[in-house]
Order: sequence, then structure tokens, then C-alpha cells
Amino acid sequence: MAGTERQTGGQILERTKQETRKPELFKVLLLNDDYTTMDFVVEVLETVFNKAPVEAYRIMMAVHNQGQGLCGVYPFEVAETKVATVVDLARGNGFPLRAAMEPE
Ligand code: TYC
Repeated sequence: MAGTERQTGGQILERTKQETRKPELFKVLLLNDDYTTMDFVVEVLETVFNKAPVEAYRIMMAVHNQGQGLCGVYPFEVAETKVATVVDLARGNGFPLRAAMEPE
């Protein structure tokens, strides 16, 4: 018999292969600026990134001192939504706070 198909009574048995892919992950970063209040950034870290108060304060100070800081790592669409939520909340409160995402 030519080829590699296994045949039974003229029927070709289909081979199936399980293939699951992990979603690509993206870092979400907060960027420093001179106008957004520290309290607002802490609130964003608690509400959008589910950080405990002490961790939220630590990340806010890291951003303040180093220019940017890691808030979390998420699949693409979750990361995109977090960035949009941060920007919407900030603009709604009159702050220029920015967030960015980059591949992990
Ligand atoms: N630098 C701001 C201030 O001194 C605080 C701040 C922290 C702003 C983190 C943005 O992502 C930020 N009020």
C-alpha cells in the first residue's frame, strides 16, 4: 500500500493532534508624570490591578522614582483593557497618567 494512511475497508482514519497554545503575555506598565497625585495612582493600582494597599504604594513609589513600573502581566486583550481603563479613569479625573504595554 502506498502512502502512510491507515486504511480499513477503504476508509482513511483521520489523525488528530491536540494543540493548545498559551496566550502571549504582555506587561502593563505605569509611567510617571509630574501632575497625577500619588493617592490617585495608588487607587488605580488597587482597583484596576487588584493590588493590596502596601503593594500599590510600593509600585507607585517605584514609578515615581524610576519613571515606570510593572503593574501586572496579562494576555493581550486583558492588557489592552487595563491600559484603556487606566487612561479613561485618569482623564475622567483630570490627570495625565499614562500606561503602556509591551511583550513579556
Ligand atoms: N510623580 C507624581 C507626583 O509626584 C506621582 C506619580 C506616581 C504619578 C506614579 C504617576 O505613574 C505615576 N505627584
